[in-house]
Amino acid sequence: MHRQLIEKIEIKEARVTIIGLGYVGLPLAVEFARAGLKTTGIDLKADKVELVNNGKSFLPDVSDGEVDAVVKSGNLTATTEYQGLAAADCVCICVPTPLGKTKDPDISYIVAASEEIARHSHPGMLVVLDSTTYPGTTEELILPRLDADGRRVGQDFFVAFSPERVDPGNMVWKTKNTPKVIGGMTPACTETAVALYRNAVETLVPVSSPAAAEMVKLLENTFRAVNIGLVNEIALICDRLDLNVWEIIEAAATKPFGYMKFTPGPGLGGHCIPIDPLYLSWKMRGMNYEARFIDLADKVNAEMPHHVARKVMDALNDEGKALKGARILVLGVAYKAGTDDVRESPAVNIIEILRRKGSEVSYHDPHVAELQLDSGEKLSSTELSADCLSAADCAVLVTDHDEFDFQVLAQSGHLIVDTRNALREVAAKARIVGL
Ligand code: SAJ
Repeated sequence: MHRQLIEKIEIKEARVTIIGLGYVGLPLAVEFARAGLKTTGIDLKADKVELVNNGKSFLPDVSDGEVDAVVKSGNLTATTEYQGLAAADCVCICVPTPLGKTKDPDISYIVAASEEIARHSHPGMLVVLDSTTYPGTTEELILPRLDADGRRVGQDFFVAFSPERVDPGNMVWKTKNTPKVIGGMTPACTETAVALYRNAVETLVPVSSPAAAEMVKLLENTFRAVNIGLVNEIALICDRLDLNVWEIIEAAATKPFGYMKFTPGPGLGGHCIPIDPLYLSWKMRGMNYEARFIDLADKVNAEMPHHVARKVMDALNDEGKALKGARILVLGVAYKAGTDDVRESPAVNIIEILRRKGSEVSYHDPHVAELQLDSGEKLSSTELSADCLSAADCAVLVTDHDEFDFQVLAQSGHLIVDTRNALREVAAKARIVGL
């Protein structure tokens, strides 16, 4: 049966459905459609569906032109309905895998997608999970919903895991040219999934099982979270030793081998790095093993917003000012430069800590017009002017967007806590305080 499906893929007659048109699903759907495969994108959000069907993108990483071209060619359509799954030969699940309130994995989106697939599945179907999750998810959650009525995986249907490696805003490494790991339940599953993804990705990396592929992704993101946690701790150490952590890191980065540069910051944001490793530590707790590096890095990274608030308090104190009643302007609230995404952004924690101390906090972010705090209150981005900078008792540079004119900031403000070392080269009138 898998040879038939591979054949159908190779002659471009296989129909592909992508569940979840987010920063992973939309670029993948566009690549499949561009390769000539009839592709359907399913998303719960009708506004996203409408934009795609009108040839528009809602992501900075995918242009309107790219969407319009494949929609006009008839190779990409979007819908909120699951019925079309019955006609799909290949299904890729690209849904969110957030954390719940208690920092436990929330796999409800994967379960919901799997149940819809099961409702419409037919012999010969390939199902691939792309969403980042703990090792075992594909086998424990997806497989049982598909091998009902005696169907055999690897013969009657095919299942694999293939982790997404999208780096939002990265203009060099995109879906097409970033190698993609694929682990099937059986060799036939892997072979079939490779035949599918070959249409969207230049380099494919088969591994022995879905769990292996799930673990590869968690290693990649745990590697980042732990190393960011390490340099954040180095920043806390340098602060106590009265050393400039940025000087230390720049000098260490001159080592041409055996070292990889990470930089400290205001905290760890985004929908991946702060979250994915906790999927692994959660899984291991269930097996009575404590994934110590993950939990320690999480604690250190979560400490950074408090460290930033302390730097603001100390800087104001040096001028005989209290946090209480201080007017504070936060510059940049997205979780990293160049994005409008505020998920897990440390800026929210910093704003809430300063407000709890009685400060009047406003923010400016060219990418984020409105920011909802954990309390539900919404703040709007204020306009950035020399007056509003000079009116602030302290400015806090949290996200170093390229749109900021750092020279103007350093000339107009009089006290700036710079959490990104973005003002290192400008002639400053303002007093600049580092991490
Ligand atoms: N950060 C630091 N110091 C660093 C690097 C990052 O404080 O040295 C912070 C950032 O400010 C941000 C957070 O960590 O708040 C995450 O940054 P990130 O650069 O890892 O960016 P993400 O989460 O958008 O994308 C990452 C991908 N990034 C890179 O590989 C550079 C990649 O790890 C994954 O493909 C992606 O998450 C994912 O979806 O898993």
